[in-house]
Amino acid sequence: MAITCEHLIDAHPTAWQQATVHPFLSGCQTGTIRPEQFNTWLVQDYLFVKEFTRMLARVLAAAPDTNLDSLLSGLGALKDELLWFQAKAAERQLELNTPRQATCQQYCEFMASLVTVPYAVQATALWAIEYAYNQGWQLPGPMPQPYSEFADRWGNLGFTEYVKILAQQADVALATATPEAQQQAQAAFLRVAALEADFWQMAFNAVV
Ligand code: HMH
Repeated sequence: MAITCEHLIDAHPTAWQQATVHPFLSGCQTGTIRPEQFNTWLVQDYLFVKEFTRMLARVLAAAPDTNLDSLLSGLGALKDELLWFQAKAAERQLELNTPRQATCQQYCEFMASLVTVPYAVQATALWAIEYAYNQGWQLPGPMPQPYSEFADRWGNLGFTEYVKILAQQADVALATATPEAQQQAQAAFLRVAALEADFWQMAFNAVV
């Protein structure tokens, strides 16, 4: 029996919980997050999303015909998202031309490394990356200003539907993947979960 996205979540509850539940997110919801913590996240996530855009383009390049339409809409949303990050950074007078912190760098290197793995592994990683933010920003419930706009971006129902489509696409690819590729997909899922937890912690640790 091939693994599925649902199986990965069920098999690794602790890893997934650490990826999606963090004092950074609860701090946004209670309003106790400090500006330097939030701004560090904002700048580093912009740097992440630029590289994620390149990853999604490579996943699209490897995708079967049936998946092109939804992946193109994902890329279209990222076009808007990159401009939105630039606007949010300008409002806060943040310098986006900033080096990646170590965790962001590791995450970007992981995404770049996916170019050589089977499509089923790429599709699983893509789903996990998007589902982590969908769950992370949605689970705390409505957030106060100025964070509601951020929570809505990844927590909204349209994005939830997109993530479900990504899970279906990964499941279809996994169904015919070799046992080795399924193993790689599981490893990629766990790597995404660990990097997500580290990314929240990186922002939470910000001192400047
Ligand atoms: C760290 N993971 C991280 N940032 C994001 N913007 C997403 C996932 C969703 O694209």
